[in-house]
Amino acid sequence: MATDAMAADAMPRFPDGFLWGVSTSAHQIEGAAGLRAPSVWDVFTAEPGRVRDGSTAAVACDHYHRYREDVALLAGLGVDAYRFSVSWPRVDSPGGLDFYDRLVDEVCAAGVRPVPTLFHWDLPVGLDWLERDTAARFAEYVSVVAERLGDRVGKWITLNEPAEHTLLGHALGTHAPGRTLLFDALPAAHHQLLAHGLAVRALRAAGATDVGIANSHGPTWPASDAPADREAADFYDLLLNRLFADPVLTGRYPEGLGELMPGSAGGVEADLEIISEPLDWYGVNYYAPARVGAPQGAGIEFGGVTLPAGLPFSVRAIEGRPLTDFGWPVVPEGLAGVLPGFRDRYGDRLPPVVVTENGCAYEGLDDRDRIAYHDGHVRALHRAVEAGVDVRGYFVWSLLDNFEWAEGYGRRFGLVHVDFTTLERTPKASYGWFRDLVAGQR
Ligand code: IFM
Repeated sequence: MATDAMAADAMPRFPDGFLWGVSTSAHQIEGAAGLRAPSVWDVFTAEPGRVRDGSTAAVACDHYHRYREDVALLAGLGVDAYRFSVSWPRVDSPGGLDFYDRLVDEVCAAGVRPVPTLFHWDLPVGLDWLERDTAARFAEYVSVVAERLGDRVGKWITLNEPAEHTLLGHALGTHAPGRTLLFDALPAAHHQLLAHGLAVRALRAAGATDVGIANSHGPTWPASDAPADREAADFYDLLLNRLFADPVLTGRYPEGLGELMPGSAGGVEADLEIISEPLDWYGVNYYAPARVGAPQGAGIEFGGVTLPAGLPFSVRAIEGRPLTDFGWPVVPEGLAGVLPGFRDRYGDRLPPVVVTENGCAYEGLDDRDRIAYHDGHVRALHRAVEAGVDVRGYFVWSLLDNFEWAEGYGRRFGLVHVDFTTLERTPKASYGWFRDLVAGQR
């Protein structure tokens, strides 16, 4: 799919101060599982049949021991910022926070800004998002991390993609902790949102002035103009694009959903006040749009997930687009489309946007398809900037090939290839392309 014409067109310039970065997450790269308390993902991956290739993240990229080599790769890329996540179970373990101390020092010494995410799905065993108390425990952990790293970290992310963690982990059961609660999973959504709000307060108390969240978003396309398809698509859109954004940005749940949430003694309204603590920026993870229609029964494959019966929508294939190895359609204009929609919906309540993840799974070192994917998305992002959306950064998912959750090691999102037998790192063609793009923007 990569073309010479694409390579020949100069990348337009982004505004001064635009942040170019790459992302990873702790469970997907760190390994060294024996040096931390277990997370729900360790329990889940130990159960036969949960992960496509039967693997676990016990070693992953062994980033815990090889972080210096990985930071050198970051330095070689010339990026402004590195988004990684802090593992709550590691912080709960003796010496665990020392690792992040060393990592942050190394990242800063490389001239790169560290951007930690405080929760990227690896909940300590014994905690449960169905329990309200987990939100308070999260805020305590955040305070500990902020106190230790806050002298060198400016930019913080509270949660990564609570929508996926709720949907896949609690409603459909294809991710840890493997629950199949369908709509009874909503309390897990509310408690993560509450945890986000409490974390913002904890970070502010520690002096942080640059705080955001990373939510996943993408356009929802109705399968047809038929009212049943439109209605189903609207509902899906509500779950993906509004359930987690509306409360954070407006202090209200979309109509009809607030009543389903578990409140405290003060009611859901009191929680919403916490959840809508003002943010300095809003993170958008974008991969692909979804084409959605009326329910069609069970057995529909969607992004590696088989959707059960009983959902009020079905996800359909998007025809006529190239597909990544994950089967996700490549639709760069989806990114340019979703951002102005956001600005229209939230107006002044929308802080500056940062694209906190964008990426694709492809095999091979000469990964021209990945280059074409990112090239197309960065150009689409520039169109959104030109259309007046205040976008301040773009982070590639991911620096390294890594443990792709229920897919195991079979989906390679990295700019750097990792041989999971020898753990050798080899920069791919896309690494050179991104390095040149960043250099060209200076
Ligand atoms: O690998 C994941 C990441 O952990 C969260 N966002 C989507 C990526 C690709 O599936």
